[in-house]
Amino acid sequence: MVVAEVPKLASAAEYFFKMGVEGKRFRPTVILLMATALNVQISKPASEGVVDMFPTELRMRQQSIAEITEMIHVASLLHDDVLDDADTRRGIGSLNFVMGNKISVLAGDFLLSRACITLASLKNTEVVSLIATAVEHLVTGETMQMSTSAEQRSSMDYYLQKTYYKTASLISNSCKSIALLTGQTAEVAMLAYEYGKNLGLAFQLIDDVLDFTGTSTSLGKGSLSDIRHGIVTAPMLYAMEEFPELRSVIDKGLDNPVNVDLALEYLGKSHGIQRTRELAAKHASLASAAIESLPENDDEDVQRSRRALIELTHRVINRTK
Ligand code: GRG
Repeated sequence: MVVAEVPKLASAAEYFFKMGVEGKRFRPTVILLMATALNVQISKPASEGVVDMFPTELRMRQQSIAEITEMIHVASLLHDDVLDDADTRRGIGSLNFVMGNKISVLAGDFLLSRACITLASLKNTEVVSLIATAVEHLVTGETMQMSTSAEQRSSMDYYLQKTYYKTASLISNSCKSIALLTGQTAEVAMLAYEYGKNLGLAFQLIDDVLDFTGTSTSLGKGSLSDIRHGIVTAPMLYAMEEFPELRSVIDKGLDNPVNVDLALEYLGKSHGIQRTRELAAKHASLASAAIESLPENDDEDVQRSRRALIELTHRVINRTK
């Protein structure tokens, strides 16, 4: 799916699908586990059209959602690195750094269009609409991040909305799409959505913690990169609640390392990191609860996948990279 006709575009589009730099593949892992977790029992009569097909055909359609989602994710990373003028990604030179901005933008567009072609082939307009909404949210979240007013920058609500758009929407809408493709009810589709949303929020909250606490090697990018780019995340927002004077430090400008150091000093004195971890844990447990609310199913594969999805919520909050 990522192979292009023109050699230059082909090597650019394939860049982050090569062995060793494929990333965690967190989204496709969740999506395929969700697919199995929602499989209806074969003994039950199939409902209208949707699941009335061979299991292998259904699995291929579910796999398509996993592939589409990863391609959209990688496209957004390519564009993000151009916008941020990044020089590394996944521990190697970012594509913009190695091949230039123009080809990076085009490679992102190419991946996005290939994802659209596959999406259209599934012939499910509701799923098309969900995935298109997720792409719109990626763009909206990115724009919110780059055009934040001083007021918005200190707002937890603004931060959480942006976080949903940038990180949680793609995974939640993909999980919902899987439920619909599997022929599940609207209620089950909503639980799949809730799982993805809360897992995505927990994931990003921990990412924001790791930006402060992790080492640059384990993150694959420079530590403290958010704060140095003027991006205020949950740990600092909580620190601001404890020390209102921190706001004026941030408002003075994080382009000045003196202000960054001062802000970090406040963060160190505060419970910002701890409270962010607690919020992540709350979302992780909401994600688990969504899985536990799914209709009972005694199929062994279904149960194993549900246990894995719950296990993932623990891993997300305990990860160190
Ligand atoms: C072209 C679809 C498209 C969008 C353009 C630039 C942009 C609009 C959106 C950027 C969205 C973005 C980069 C969100 C951050 C999401 C995020 C948490 C990335 C890190 O994900 P990991 O940790 O990365 O899963 P790996 O490398 O493991 O895949």
